[in-house]
Amino acid sequence: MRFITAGESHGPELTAIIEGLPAGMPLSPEDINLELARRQGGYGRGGRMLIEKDQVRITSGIRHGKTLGSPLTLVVENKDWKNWTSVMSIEEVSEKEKKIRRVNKPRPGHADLVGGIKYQHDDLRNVLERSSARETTMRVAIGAVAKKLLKELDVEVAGHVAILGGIKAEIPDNLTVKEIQERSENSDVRVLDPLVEQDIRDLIDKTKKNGDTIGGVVEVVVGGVPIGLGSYVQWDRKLDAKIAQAVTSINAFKGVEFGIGFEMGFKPGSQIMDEIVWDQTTGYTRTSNNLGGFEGGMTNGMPIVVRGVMKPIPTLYKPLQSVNIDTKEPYKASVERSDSTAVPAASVVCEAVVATEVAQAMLEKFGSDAFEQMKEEVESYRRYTQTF
Ligand code: EPS
Repeated sequence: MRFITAGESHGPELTAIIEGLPAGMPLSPEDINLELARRQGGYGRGGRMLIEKDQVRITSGIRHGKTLGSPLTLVVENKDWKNWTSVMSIEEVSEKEKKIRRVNKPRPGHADLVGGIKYQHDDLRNVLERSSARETTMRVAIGAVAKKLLKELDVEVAGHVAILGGIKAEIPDNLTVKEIQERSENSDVRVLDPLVEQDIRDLIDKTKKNGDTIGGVVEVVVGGVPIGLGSYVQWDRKLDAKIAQAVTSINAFKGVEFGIGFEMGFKPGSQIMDEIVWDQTTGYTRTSNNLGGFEGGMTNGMPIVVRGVMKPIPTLYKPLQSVNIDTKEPYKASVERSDSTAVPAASVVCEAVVATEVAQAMLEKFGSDAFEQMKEEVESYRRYTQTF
């Protein structure tokens, strides 16, 4: 399965094309719309989310509620486009009109300056429009399709916020993937620890008042993963590496870890490796999951546990020092509408990109032409791994 996204933040619409899905997989626009709505929520979101109500239009690849095996095209309209028709016009406009909302003061931390230099853009809006996190709408739409495929194959995905603006949420031990999903869904900051919810909301309010932004850490857990997705035989076939790329490809994400992650630098091997046990009903399992479900770039049957850190959104109402690219004079960076935090939304995006990678790995390992055949192969492989 491969995919591509397109669309500018204030252009007419966002598009994604997914190719390589099996035929006969049940899918409805509602499966995707539910995920799109989850991404739009979360305490601390900005004004744009009041304008948009993201809804998908499927224009190819599906008939009578089932995939055809042909490319699936997903389209989401930008409702804000009507306010930007001249600024974002496809056709040539006058020099005077070109100056409207032109960006010449790059925002530190954003793609503005480097993108402008690289592509020789005189108006940094040409960079901003595509580098905006609005693009994550389509990553979530693609992830919704991936999640649907995984669900049908008994693989579940859940995400939550572990740290927001320095406030750490407790993660209770031994929660099932379903319980993690339910708890984070009931929290407007997507934490599993109700005790810190109000502190986080207060911090978001204070941050907003100060014209500032805050980042955080999100965690995604994938349960029911068959043993042996990915491979140790070549560097670019390691599934943890693919997931790491996917996570750090989310706007503003700067780091990723699996299992206990960077804590491994502080412990001896005897306290880290996940010991192997076997029994008739569950087959091979582990007494712990410090490695986050991966050994040698392959899934080991334990839940995948992956965390990503998101820097605070660099679009600040309190602008930072920058330089005017026309005059080279020091200037305060341009102010664009922003969110004080998008970490709760980013946990939904992170679920989506992880689900996409796991779905791709499933499609690589098991036949991917006809969905019913694929289901049978997965079931038979699960029986095989149990008694190996
Ligand atoms: C976003 C859409 C954007 C921002 C935000 C995320 O819309 P607009 O720029 O019109 O306000 O709300 O993105 C950023 C703040 C950013 O710096 O990229 C979305 O759909 O999630």
